[in-house]
Amino acid sequence: MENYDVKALMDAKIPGEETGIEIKKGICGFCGDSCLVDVYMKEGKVIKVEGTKDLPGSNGKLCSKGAALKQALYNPERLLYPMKRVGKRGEGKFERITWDEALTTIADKMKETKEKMGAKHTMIYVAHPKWFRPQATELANGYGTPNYGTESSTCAYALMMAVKSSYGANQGMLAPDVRNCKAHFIWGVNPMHSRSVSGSGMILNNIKRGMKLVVIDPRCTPTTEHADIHLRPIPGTDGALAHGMARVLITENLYDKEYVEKYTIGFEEYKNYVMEFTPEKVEAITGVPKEDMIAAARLMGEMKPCPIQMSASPVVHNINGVQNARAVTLLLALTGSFGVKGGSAAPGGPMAMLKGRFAPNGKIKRVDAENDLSHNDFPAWAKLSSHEIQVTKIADYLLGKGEYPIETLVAFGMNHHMWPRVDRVEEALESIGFVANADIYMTESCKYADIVLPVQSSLEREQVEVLGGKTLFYQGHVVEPMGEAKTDMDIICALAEKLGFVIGGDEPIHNHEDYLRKAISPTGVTLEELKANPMGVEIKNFMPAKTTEDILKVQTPSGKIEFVSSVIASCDKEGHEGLPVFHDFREKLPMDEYPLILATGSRKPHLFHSRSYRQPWLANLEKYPLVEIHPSDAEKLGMVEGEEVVIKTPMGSMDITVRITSSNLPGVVNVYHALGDVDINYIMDDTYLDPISGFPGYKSYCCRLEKKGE
Ligand SMILES: Nc1nc2c(c(=O)[nH]1)N[C@H]1C(S)=C(S)[C@@H](COP(=O)(O)OP(=O)(O)OC[C@H]3O[C@@H](n4cnc5c(=O)[nH]c(N)nc54)[C@H](O)[C@@H]3O)O[C@H]1N2
Ligand SMILES: Nc1nc2c(c(=O)[nH]1)N[C@H]1C(S)=C(S)[C@@H](COP(=O)(O)OP(=O)(O)OC[C@H]3O[C@@H](n4cnc5c(=O)[nH]c(N)nc54)[C@H](O)[C@@H]3O)O[C@H]1N2
Ligand code: SF4
Ligand SMILES: [Mo]
Repeated sequence: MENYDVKALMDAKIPGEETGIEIKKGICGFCGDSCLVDVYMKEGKVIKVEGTKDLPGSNGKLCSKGAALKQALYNPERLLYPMKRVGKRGEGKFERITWDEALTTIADKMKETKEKMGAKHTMIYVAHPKWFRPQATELANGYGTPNYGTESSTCAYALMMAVKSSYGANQGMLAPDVRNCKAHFIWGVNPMHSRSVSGSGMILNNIKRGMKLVVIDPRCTPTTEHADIHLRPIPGTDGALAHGMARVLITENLYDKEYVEKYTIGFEEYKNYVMEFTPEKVEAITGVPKEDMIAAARLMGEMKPCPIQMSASPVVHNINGVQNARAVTLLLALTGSFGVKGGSAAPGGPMAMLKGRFAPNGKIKRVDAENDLSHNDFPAWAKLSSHEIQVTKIADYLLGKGEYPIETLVAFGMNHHMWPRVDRVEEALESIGFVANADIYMTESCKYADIVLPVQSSLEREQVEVLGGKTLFYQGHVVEPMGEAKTDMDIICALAEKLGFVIGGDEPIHNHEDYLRKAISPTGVTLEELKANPMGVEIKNFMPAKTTEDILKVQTPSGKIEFVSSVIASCDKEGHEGLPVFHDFREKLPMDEYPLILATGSRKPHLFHSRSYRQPWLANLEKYPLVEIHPSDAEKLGMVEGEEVVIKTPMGSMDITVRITSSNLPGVVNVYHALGDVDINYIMDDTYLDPISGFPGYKSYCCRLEKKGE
């Protein structure tokens, strides 16, 4: 390079001495996944982010949100200092204060609430950020309130309830053994968008080795493009579809009789029930041609064991969600696919364990749990998901319409737009005694807080991760924390201290560093070793692998896989049947007046709930809220691409722009959520909930579209 041009090198962001650009390894973490990235730095500032190929488990990939990470980090809406509210709630007027004043104010308010009313009148809430949830539970426990809730009141836990009810209390999401199966069923997941970096490669690699793929999704997506069979049920009808498949498997003797006899109970009752779901009936309910349903069932029977991959959201975002998810997951029991190689929840190799890290099956129990606010509203939740309250009725609980009122709310990353009837949640946030919220940004929810606390984002905070199952990796402060931002862990520890206790139990955690040391303690690697080895250190100690025999010692009340769930049946409220009964949501809705099915929130690669609208590179990809409709519906309604129309639900109406797409099913429209004051959640019904899980019917509500001025 004789005549190289430094400006050209700079423009191309080439690292080296001439340019002063260096690459640091980091964890993107913008969406809660932990993709590894090359962070291009100049003079202490991030100038570019790329996927890395150099660390174990990395593949050089990056999604659009990761590529825009710089705009998330240096965003004008970043919270830099603790602040107290000086205007009205919601107005957004704040004044800088010190950390000590902020934390003392919150702790004093918590103490006062406890003294005057009792600890349960304080709610502690954690949103989508999950990494510090065990310690947030300890904060609630140390203080004494059972009212500790999270965003998982609409995400994942309903699926886990379905799984636990049949497969036992120690089971979670039933990970599919994609590497070892002959055929894989992806049921209502679009990993090409929702796990675009971590999830997509795995599927494509296994298709290359000859694995068959069946995808069950109303829409056409980049995932369904790879399917050998694509079933397109009307949203919310998964239970009927699964029962139809079960009937085929049973009548054609394609199920695993030996497995069913040995490991399950309730088969006869289940069999009698699913016999009602003839192919014709299933086609009428789901819209799936019966030949296709039968073909999928036969493939499952012939290629068993088969894993089924399910999602934290779509199937359970329905008012019959738990029962539908049970219907689907019971196909695993029927085909002998649970707990075996090539099925779901298969035995694996030795596992690296990090202590005190978030695991959805968390073991920390809440104090006084039977007195939480949701106990009587959702008894099955209380039995199957006992480590937090079901908080979907947050508006009611904050408005004092629960069994007792909430006076004080201490939140981490609260986004009140994630709930149905955002207007009611806003009314509630205006009405209660005290609100604190810790976030990276001055969000719409922060504007309702009395005290806001700035937190560090992923590249600013020290982290440890297991890479590729064998290597431990430490990320230091890739960039110095912005302003006075602290980690959530440091905030929790400081609050606990002001309240007079320490979290962590036998291994106390006083600060973020204690948390890191505790996390890595089972691995046999020290923090010092990690800091000295920026490319990671091999883990020394692993948890022993589980065998099929271990997994099939099922932790249900009967000790067997339950086709008829004794726990759900024991909850004895409307909709709590022991069998996975199919109830059609359409019977509960005014479909005559609102004939289109409204599905909300199907993931888009560049959007992440309320997080991605403030990065110009992402926001410019989709500037308005869109309603996606099939060409035949557009034609019937006389609507054209880009036209602004009105969407009406029984809860209200809003303006929205039409996008016409043949990837939709006719009669079903899709709208993304969390878009500021034009959020579809303003007009979603907060009483339209699954009685078992409390999850809202986000993917199968009703609406109609009208031309403006009609
Ligand atoms: N880019 C991006 N990634 C994300 C997120 C994000 O906001 N943006 N969010 C994260 C979170 S919190 C979650 S929970 C996951 C969810 O991610 P996914 O599990 O992939 O969920 P969705 O994209 O909502 O829905 C997956 C597919 O299910 C289909 N579907 C909708 N309703 C039904 C139904 O009733 N039955 C069936 N069988 N299919 C249905 C939709 O058409 C969609 O293509 O994604 C995570 N990843
Ligand atoms: N209509 C409709 N509504 C839905 C859904 C749907 O499909 N349709 N999906 C539901 C689902 S599955 C989910 S998971 C929820 C989304 O759950 P939400 O909790 O609403 O998710 P986000 O908006 O991504 O994140 C909330 C806030 O957390 C902040 N944050 C990010 N990282 C951290 C951190 O480390 N610490 C702190 N303190 N804050 C942080 C972000 O800045 C943001 O303000 O939405 C639900 N709502
Ligand atoms: S999926 Fe995208 S946003 Fe999420 S951690 Fe990976 S690169 Fe970042
Ligand atoms: Mo979610």
